[in-house]
Amino acid sequence: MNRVPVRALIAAMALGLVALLVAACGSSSDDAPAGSKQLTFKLTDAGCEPIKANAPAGPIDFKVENGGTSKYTELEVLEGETILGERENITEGLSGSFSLTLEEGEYTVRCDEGGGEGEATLKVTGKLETKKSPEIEKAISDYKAYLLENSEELVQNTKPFVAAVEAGNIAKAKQLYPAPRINYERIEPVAESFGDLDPRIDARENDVKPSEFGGFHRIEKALWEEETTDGMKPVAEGLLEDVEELEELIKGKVDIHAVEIANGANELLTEVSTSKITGEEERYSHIDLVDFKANVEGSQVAFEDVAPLMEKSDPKLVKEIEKDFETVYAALKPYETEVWPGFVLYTELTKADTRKLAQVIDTLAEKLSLVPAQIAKGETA
Ligand SMILES: [Cu+2]
Repeated sequence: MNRVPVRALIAAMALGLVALLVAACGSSSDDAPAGSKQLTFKLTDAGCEPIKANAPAGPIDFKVENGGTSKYTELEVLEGETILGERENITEGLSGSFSLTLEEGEYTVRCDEGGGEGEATLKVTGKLETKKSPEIEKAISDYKAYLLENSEELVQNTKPFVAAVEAGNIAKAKQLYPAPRINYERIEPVAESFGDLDPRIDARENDVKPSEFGGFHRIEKALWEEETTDGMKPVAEGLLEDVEELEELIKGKVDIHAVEIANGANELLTEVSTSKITGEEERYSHIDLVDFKANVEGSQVAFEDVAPLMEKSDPKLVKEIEKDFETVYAALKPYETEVWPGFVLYTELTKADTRKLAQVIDTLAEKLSLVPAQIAKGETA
């Protein structure tokens, strides 16, 4: 779970949306697909400028510039309430970019998380042609299988955890907590595509109103900080219902595009740098490195599934990214333990340790951010 409840998603299509996502966060406009439309938005005290924009259907490169405001520091493109793409932390003097491939329709451009204030609209017109090939179909079906496998395991691993919580067995519940976390963190961007399902399952205390704080981290707090399961029965029941709903949604209607898979690979690395390297995600149990590895694994699978699509266009980049994933695992190695859940606690890491981990993630993320644009190029006729 990240600060923003609904983030850029792998499975916008799951909601019946027709936008192809291509996030090339942090990349320059040179990395955008050839012939993509450039749109620049400026953040000011009044909101996003311009407040009306138009673009033809197809790849669009969004540039975000901070025009000297501390009020707004991010830009999101939404269809309905679903965030298709975003760039965060654009503080004064900074700029950034991301790419999306959009179909005909009306989109909202928002620089305020709460919405309402300082919104702009983006009108996309014309017809978007996408290609389908056996290679693209294979990438999609491989990744769908991974989603399905992890959502099934998520339910299977949540059941005994929930039972231990309901039985008031704190020691056992603590022991069972990490397993479903791994499944969830591997496929989190998909859950984020289903509206408020991600905040229900994975919100942290400061993400939501106190009355809405439930899910894994509410129980984590009870187990590790409050050291009681009192009052946790309804929370545990709700959690099980929510992960079951996620499994059903994934089984039912995930219609995903290859570019969205590539986008999800990037999203998972953003998760690592924003909430694992900071120790924010598992602030009571401190099993952040467990989630860290799960995010990286999910990102790697997503990348490997789409990699064959760029084997011809950029085999060198594929090799480099594969090597960088290995470098990340090697950097995690010193913190592995023999005992479950397999990693030292976040609280045992020094500043130098987290800095080193952040570095290898950044190196990988920089190259991985070049992938979606390439996949989009191959998928857009
Ligand atoms: Cu999370």
